[in-house]
Amino acid sequence: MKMDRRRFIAASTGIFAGAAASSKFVRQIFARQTEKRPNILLINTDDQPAWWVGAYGNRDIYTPNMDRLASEGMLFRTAVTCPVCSPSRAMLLTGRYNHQVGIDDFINNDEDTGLPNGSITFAQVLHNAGYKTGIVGKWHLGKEQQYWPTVRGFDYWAGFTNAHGPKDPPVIVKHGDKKPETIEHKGFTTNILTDYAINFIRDNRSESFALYLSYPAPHMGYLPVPDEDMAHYKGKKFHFPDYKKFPQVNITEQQLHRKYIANYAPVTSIDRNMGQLFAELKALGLEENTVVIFTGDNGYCLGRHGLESKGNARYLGTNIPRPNMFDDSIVVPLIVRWPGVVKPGSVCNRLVSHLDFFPTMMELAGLNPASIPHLEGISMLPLLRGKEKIWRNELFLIYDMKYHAVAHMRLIRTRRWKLIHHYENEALNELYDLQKDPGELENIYGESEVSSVQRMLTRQLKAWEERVGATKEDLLKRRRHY
Ligand SMILES: [Ca+2]
Repeated sequence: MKMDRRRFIAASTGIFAGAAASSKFVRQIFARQTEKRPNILLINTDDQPAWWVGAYGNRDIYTPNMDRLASEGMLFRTAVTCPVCSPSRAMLLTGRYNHQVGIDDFINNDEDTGLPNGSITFAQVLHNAGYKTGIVGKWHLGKEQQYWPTVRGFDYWAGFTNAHGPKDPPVIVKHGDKKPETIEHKGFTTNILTDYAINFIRDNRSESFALYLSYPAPHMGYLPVPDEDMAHYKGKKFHFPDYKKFPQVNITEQQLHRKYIANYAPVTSIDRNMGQLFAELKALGLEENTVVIFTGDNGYCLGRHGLESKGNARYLGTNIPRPNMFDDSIVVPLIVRWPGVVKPGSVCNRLVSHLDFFPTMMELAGLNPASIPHLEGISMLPLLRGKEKIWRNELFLIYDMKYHAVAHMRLIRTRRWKLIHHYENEALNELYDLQKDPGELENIYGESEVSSVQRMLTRQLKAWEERVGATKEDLLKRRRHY
């Protein structure tokens, strides 16, 4: 270690030997060593597919700040995650497949379960490395105190065990080991959470911080929103997908129009709040040294495939379930801004996953992801620097659905192909050629002209299932109904 002059003088005169002086000194040195480590602001929205962002080509939604972020950073076209809340969040937090940490489906309010004790999270690792770690908003990885984020690596939490509606939220506030408080608020939840996020950033401006801001919107329609956000949709006409060709659908155009407003307006509300956050970073002089990562926890169909909702979708206006892993459900927005490193306005077509966030954040903090055993993701830093030479050719997902319907889906997705095994009923297996059929409207599973591709993908998927304990036999061993 290079010894600076003050330390040299202190050490040589014996002052440094005093315990009090020593700890103060270590703090000073540590602060100097860490001052260049970037802050991390990770924004995760709830049920916002990639296609609900202007920068991804949506002409109807109003998202100027998300779009600006893309023009200043890198937009990932294919960022993939498990298509429901808790499993996706488990992947994000632990860098492991959701079933590897025991999270199969979303955690219902009547369940006493959560992210198991001993699960290593990115927050834990960043905290141990000296970062101030905070989470504001939705957790959804266990409501009992033994599962709370403050025992999973976060120094600070202001939010909800699961979620809260659009207004008047009671917010749990917890600092480390201190007793939690529940603070009642009047006003819009999205605005209030932004205030907590800004306060966390202000309080930790002189430290290296990692803030996970987890908005519970636009989750399945999240009205009301402030008038200023609603104003963008007055008299608006939307480009609807061709939902009418699905005979199961039972909805009028007017009803679908209302659903679009109920989902787009809360996205616009988040967007306006993101603008406030970015302005705050700038005002505090933190813009240059803060990596902003914006993503969503799962996608949403809203008319595509005739469906409403995500991996556990139903046909519009009905209770007919359609468990699925369509891109609309698994592909989420991912935009990363890192001034001076990421080329402004760049686009990445590589396949990335929420598994990759943990190792990416470690590398951002100057840590080695290989020091954490069993991480399944890869650091995205080479992509962000525009210097990747080799990258993965395929991604895998698992979703054992128990609510609304029973399904056991296993997915392999390459840039061109997608194969899904349904262990609940193999007659439902799916194969799509995403190059010819990006909308995934034609299931070509079992067709002779794709038999060799199907065989190859099946082999890869089976090998993965065996490696991670996701085979049908593994399911039976875990006594899962199927
Ligand atoms: Ca969600």
